[in-house]
Amino acid sequence: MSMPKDFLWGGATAANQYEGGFDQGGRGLATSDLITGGDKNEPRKVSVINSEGEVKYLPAYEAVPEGYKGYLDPDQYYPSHNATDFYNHWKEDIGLFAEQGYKSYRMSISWSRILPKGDLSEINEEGLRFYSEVFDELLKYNIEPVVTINHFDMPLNLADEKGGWKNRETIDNFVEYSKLLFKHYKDKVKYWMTFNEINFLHGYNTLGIHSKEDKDRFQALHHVFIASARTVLEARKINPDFMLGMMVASIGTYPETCNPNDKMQEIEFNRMFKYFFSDIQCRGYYPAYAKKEFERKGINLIMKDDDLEILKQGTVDYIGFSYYNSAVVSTREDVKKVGGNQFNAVKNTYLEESQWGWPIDPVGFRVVLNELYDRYQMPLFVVENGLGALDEIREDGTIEDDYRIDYLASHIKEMIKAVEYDGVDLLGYTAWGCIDIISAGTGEMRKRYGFIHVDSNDEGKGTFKRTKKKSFYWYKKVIASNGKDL
Ligand code: P53
Repeated sequence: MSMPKDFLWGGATAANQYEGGFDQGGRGLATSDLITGGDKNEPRKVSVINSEGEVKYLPAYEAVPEGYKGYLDPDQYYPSHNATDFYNHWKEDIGLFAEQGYKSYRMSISWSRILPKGDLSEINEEGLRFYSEVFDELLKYNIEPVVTINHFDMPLNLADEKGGWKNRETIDNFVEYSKLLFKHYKDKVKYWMTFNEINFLHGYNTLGIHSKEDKDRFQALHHVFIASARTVLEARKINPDFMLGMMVASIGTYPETCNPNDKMQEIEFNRMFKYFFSDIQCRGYYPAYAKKEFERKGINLIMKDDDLEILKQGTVDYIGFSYYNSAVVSTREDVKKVGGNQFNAVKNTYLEESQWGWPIDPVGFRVVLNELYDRYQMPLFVVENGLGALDEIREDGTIEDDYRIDYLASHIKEMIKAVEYDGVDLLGYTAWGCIDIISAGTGEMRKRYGFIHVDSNDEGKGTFKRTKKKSFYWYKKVIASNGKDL
C-alpha cells in the first residue's frame, strides 16, 4: 500500500505572518498591520484611536469599541510589517521549497495588496503582478499553488469606514476581489480556499466589527458564508476545473470521562465551535442545532430572499483543515467555558505538551481525519499541521530540530493510516510555517515552525538570512519516498 502518486506534499504560510512589505508595491493597510507582538502570557494588542485623538491598545482578538479606528503608532513594532519578508525573498524561498521537492505550496493573498481600499475604487496592478510572478515561479518547479483568499485580516478601510463584515456590502467587495484573482490566475492556480479557519473569525482583526456580542458575530459570519458561497459560484463560471475549498480549524476533542453528560458536552462543543461552519459550507444550510441555539439566544439573522439558495448552491469541493492538537471537554463548571487553541484547562494525562502548552496528539489527527470524512464524504486537504518550538543555532551554524521531526513524523504516520487503512480521500498535506514566520496567536518570532530558519527576533531584528534546519532534509526525504521514509 502506498499514498496516492499525486499526493500534494508541501508547505503552508499566510501573508500577514510571512509576506511583509506592508508599505511596498502600492499595498494598502490591513487590520493585521496594527497588531503588536505578545507572548504566551501577554495577548497581542491592536492600536486604535478615537476622534479625540485618544490612543488605546486593546486585546487584538476581541472587539474594538465603536468610535475607534485603527492607528499606526510610529513608535510601535508591528510584526506583520516585515514578517519574514517573503516580499523581498520570494525567489530564494521558492527555490528552497523546490529543493525540498514540494508538490504544493499554500499561501494567502493580501487583500489590501490587490485592492488597497478593499473595494474596486483602486486596483493595484503591481500587487496583481507580484502574485502572478510568484505563481509562475512555483509552476516553474511544478509546485501547485494552493491559495487562501483571506487569511486573518481585512483591508483597514473596510473595517474602519464600512463596518467590516457587519455590512452586507462587504460581501460584494469580497466577491469582486475574488473574481479579480480568478480572472488573473485562472491558468495558474487550481486550488483555492475562501476563508482561513472560518471558525476562528471574530472581532476587529478578522471581521472588522466593533462588537463582542454573539448576535453581531453571527450576523457578520452570515455575510462571510454568503460571500464564500457566491465566490464559489463565480469561480465555477470562470474556470470549471477550479477546486474551491473551505478551511476549518479542526481541534480534536475528548469527553473528560465516560459520564454520558461529558459526551453530550463534547458534542455540543463541537457543534458551535467547528461543525456549524463545515455543515454550512459543505452541506449548504444552517443545521438544526444552530437554529435552536439562535432561538435560545434570541439571535435573528437578517437575510435576503435568496441567501439560503446561495448557500445551497455554493457548497465547496473539498475541506481544507488545520490540525495541531486536541482538547478535553468537561461538564465541570470551572473548565466548561474554555475556548481557542490553548483550551487545555483539563489536562490530557496521556499526552505530552509543546513548549507553548499545546497537547501533542498524533492519533487525534487520525481521529479528526476520519470524523470529517465520515461526516461529509468529501475530499480533505491537511493545509496546516506543525510544531511551534524554540530553535537553537549551534556554534557550527546547524539547527538540530529533532523534536519537530518527531512531531511531524508521528502525525504523518497517523495521517497515512487514515488514508491507507481507513480509506480517507486526502488531497495533500502542507506543513504549517514551512519557513519560519510570525506566530498568529502570540506575534512571536521565537515560536518557530519552519524547516528553514529565518534570522529575525521578537523585535523584528536580524539579517533575515535563511538557514536549512535538520528537518529540511528530513522532509525532503519524506516527500521523495511519498511518505514511506519517515
Ligand atoms: P500560532 C489559534 C489556535 C489554532 C490555530 O498558530 C490558530 C490560532 C491562531 O493563533 O491559527 C492557525 O501561530 C492559523 C495560523 C497560525 C497557526 O494556526 O499561534 O491558521 O495562521 O499561525 C498556528 O502558533
